[in-house]
Amino acid sequence: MLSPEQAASFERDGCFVVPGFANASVCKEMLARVSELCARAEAGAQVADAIRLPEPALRHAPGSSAERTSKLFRVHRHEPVFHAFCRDPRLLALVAGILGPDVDCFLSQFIFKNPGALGQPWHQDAFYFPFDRRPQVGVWLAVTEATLENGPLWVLPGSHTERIHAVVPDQREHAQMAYVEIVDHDMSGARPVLLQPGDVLLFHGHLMHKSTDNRSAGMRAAMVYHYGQAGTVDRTHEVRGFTLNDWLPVLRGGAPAE
Ligand SMILES: O=C(O)CCC(=O)C(=O)O
Repeated sequence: MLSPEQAASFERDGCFVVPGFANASVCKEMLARVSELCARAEAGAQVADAIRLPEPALRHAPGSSAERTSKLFRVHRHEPVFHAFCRDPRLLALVAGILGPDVDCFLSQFIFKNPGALGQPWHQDAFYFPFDRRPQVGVWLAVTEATLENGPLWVLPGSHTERIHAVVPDQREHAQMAYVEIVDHDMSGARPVLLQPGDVLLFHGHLMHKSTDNRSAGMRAAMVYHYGQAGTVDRTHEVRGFTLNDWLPVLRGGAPAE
């Protein structure tokens, strides 16, 4: 369940932050594990059904595989630390306060933003979700600090009440292929979401948000999950020809799903 303040913030702004949600040890373990998986994936090994996306600007950078990676998708089913987090009863109580008692986690991505990596332009996550019902809820866990310099998320409070807006492709050199941008809306009320490691942001799938480039010397990292109601019809494969979604039951009747 949500506290009255969280419920009011979600209703008014389309998001809220829970400070200090995860322990530093969990963030550390996630980063270590994902770095290992990236190295294996880059070397051509199959890592369950995880999918690694290189960072276009850093594809040939020296250093570890993690330093050349943009995202690692689909880790919530098979990878213990990521699986446990997406089923954390404290997290699911919050998600159920928005979606009700029957919930699936359908998408997970670890997002590296290494020095020099670009941010993601203004978008609504629901643009990427051709589903038969709304809303979906995003959970953005700060694995490292998110500061103005290292490319935090920016949100436009209240924009979750907007329809899904038209988008244009992100034309910047080194932009990720799937990046698109909303250009028909006034973003002047935007605010940065500056977080400490372990803080989480919960946000509505229609909320307009972006992230900025990493202009610092250090890595910014986040773990992102998306949740939807059980029984949602997902047409992603039909519409886009591929999908990264993997619908994992996490709550049934308000209790942990088997
Ligand atoms: O973490 C980021 O840089 C962007 C994340 C984002 O916009 C998203 O997950 O929808």
